[in-house]
Amino acid sequence: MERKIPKNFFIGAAMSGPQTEGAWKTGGRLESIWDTWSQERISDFYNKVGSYVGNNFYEKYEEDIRLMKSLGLDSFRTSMQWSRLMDQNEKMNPEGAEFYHKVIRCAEEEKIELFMNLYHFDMPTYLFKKGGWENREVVEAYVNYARTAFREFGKEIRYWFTFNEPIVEPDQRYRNGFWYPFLKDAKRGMQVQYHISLAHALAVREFRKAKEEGLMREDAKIGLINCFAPPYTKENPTPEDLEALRMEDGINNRWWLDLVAEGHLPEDVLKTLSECGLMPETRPGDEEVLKEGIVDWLGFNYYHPSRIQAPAEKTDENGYPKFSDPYVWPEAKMNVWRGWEIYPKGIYDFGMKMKNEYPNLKFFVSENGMGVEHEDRFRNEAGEIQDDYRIEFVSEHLDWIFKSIEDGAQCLGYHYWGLIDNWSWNNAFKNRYGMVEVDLMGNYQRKLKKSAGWIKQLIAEREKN
Ligand code: BGP
Repeated sequence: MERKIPKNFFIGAAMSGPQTEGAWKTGGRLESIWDTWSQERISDFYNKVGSYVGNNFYEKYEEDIRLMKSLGLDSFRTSMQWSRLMDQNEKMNPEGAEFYHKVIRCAEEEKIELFMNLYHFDMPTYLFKKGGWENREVVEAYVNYARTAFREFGKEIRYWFTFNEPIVEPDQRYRNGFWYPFLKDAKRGMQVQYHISLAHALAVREFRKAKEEGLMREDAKIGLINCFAPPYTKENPTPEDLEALRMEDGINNRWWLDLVAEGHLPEDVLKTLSECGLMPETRPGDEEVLKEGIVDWLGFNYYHPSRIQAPAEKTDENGYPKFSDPYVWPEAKMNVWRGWEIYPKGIYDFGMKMKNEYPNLKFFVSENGMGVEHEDRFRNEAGEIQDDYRIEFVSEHLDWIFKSIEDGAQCLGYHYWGLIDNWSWNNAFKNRYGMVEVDLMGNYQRKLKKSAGWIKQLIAEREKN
């Protein structure tokens, strides 16, 4: 194999608590927003498979972690579920804590570095009913949860993350109406985005405090993970297209990058939001809080670029300003099952953006993967799924990552998303991401796909270099 993996570049897997654990009513776990949606409107979920399923990680974590080890992976990111670690009185639930201690112990025994994220779109329902991220009391409840986690597991976990993709809930739940509670309200979406930013900064403050008090590992690091889809517009853009690009990049990318690299939100974006009535409500002292949002490193989830152009209409159906419309690039190569463009060079472009605009912040590719429907079609006679498309997808992305490193990007590693088929929100098990198959009709049995053997070989060859 010609591909040369840089020295010390880590390769691992990413998944999340709510998409894998299952056992939704076990050990005093609280109801989460996904359980509530599943119970109220199960038909919204592909094949009516709701949040309660996961991939049975709760029972199979030892098998799964050993499996990762057997493939040669060195690290694994998952998330704690707020609804499992905490009770309704905002105290720690000992049974929930014991589960995560067991997972951590197992990863340590197998020498898999565990990356622990605190929030992956999964708010406990009783807090959602209090107004969710629109309510500052909920921000405080999250900070209390983060504080509890840092203090309980501080000596056991090295790599912590406050949020996965903090842009997704404001978009999916509040602006685009795709996720429960299906709102299309740009103003409320901005408020949610702002409060999540404060929650992030306050959690970083708690992390630093716990560290100063000697409650964390000395080498502990805190980070944030987001899907920084690099934005592109038409080849010969009008000034309006470029303006659309500024706001798209401003709200989705620079908002979080400025926060975690410099401790503030982008001035030009706030100015535009004020001018058009979308400025979130702030309080005195918030600016000081945001200053504490600076992290030690960053996770970059990458699936597809964002292609946009000037909006045809200036306002949406609710009278709120529209900043952009999607642009369909005629040359786009699509993952037709997920409806996402495959554009591996985007990963390189992000690396160059980081090098040029945020040179002090190191990052890693924290998610990248390919979800495909009806993979049964690709089974060979021996029953193994021949997922060559996935091998090609990962190879191309890795090649662009390695090129970005050669050209000066500080990218430290790569995590494949959904190594073991897992539950994908309302798409449930429609698009499978795994290099390892999960048999939903056969007791969640795990079975390697062709790509699992491929990545094992890739890593083994790195060891030889
Ligand atoms: C990311 C999320 C993951 C995961 C992945 C694949 O945005 O962090 O939770 O689900 O996307 O997307 P999907 O499951 O929607 O196909």
